[in-house]
Amino acid sequence: MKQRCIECGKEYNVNEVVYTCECGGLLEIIYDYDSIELDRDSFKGREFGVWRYIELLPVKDKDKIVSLKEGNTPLYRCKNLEKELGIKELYVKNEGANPTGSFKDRGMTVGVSLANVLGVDVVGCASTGNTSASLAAYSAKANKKCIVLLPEGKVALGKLAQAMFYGAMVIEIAGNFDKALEMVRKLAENKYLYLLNSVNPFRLEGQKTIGFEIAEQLNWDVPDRVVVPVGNAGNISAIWKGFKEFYKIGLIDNLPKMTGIQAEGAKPIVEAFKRGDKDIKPYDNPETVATAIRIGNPVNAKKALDAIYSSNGYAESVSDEEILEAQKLLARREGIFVEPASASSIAGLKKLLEEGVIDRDERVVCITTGHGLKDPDTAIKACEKPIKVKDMDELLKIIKN
Ligand code: AN7
Repeated sequence: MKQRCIECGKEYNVNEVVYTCECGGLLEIIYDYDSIELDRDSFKGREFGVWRYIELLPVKDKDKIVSLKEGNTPLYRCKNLEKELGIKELYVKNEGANPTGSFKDRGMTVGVSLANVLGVDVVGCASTGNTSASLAAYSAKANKKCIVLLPEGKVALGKLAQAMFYGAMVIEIAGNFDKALEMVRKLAENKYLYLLNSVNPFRLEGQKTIGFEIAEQLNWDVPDRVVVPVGNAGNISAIWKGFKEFYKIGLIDNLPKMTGIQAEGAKPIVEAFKRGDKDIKPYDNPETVATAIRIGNPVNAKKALDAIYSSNGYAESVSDEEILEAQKLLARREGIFVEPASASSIAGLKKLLEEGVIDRDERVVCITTGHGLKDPDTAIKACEKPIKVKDMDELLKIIKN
């Protein structure tokens, strides 16, 4: 097991705290795949969740593992939406069902466990909200100090409540997420804290288990396409890595087309894809109602674009209006309440079906990344006001109408 630079190939031991290569490239975790003996039966009888796949995770010492029983999220067949959108087979993998309500828990169980292995006492991150909520919870369980940097006024209420309530030191930055990340990276460089944003390749090791679970939940018959909301671009890269590893080991026979969806006001990866570029042009002032993906300079852009290009996937953007409409659609047709950023996968699917990029007889999995209760303000604004009633007479008048 090693950390390896995706640009120059330089390798680092897993106990070296480096985050990125000396050449500036992103690191990824590689295993000695030839020595991993796993077949489909190996998983029988194992507990469900992230650590079910321990052979393909970077922490082996069970005493160091910090878990809140993350992962093992439901994969819903969505027949009502199949009809509504006109597609043969649609599933939603609902990551809002994780302990703190987002997919970040998968990354944090691994990241904070690794912090234990390294003997680190202070952890930190910049966040649009979910990363901070998750890190705050896992560091509480691990008895570590937690510092989170948030873009002032732009974090959904539920996420802010979580970070504060789990006992993190919550710092609001005058500026957006990209600025907060720049600042916390400086703190990490100067060893004030162990950084647990997704520039840390160990985070992605946890998140790749989304891919593992989809493969298992579909009885090893991988879908044609996986549609993922994209912000800092870690998750789409991680899920792709998961599928590639299962493929390499021989557990699955196909790979899905990775399809990334960004918000109209924060779409540097979509623009790079449409130019056919491997590099992005960052946004200085990203803006979207989906505050989770209000990110202008995604750290993992290189990995994400590689996932999209090499899987023959696609990247598309959706407007705030399309996001909010999809959020309602998913709640009202399937009973699944997700936050706006999550609904971008559904909005993207709808758009790409209309554009003819996605075929109507594909088997598609949309990832919904965070719970609807994370952002109650946006949800309430998107609905009609409750009906107010003074007495029984008034109530009956309304019901009979
Ligand atoms: C619900 O919490 O970046 O492309 O700081 O919360 O892996 O960044 C959140 C990201 C999608 C994008 N959906 O995932 C943070 C943060 C939800 C999210 C994303 C986020 P990446």
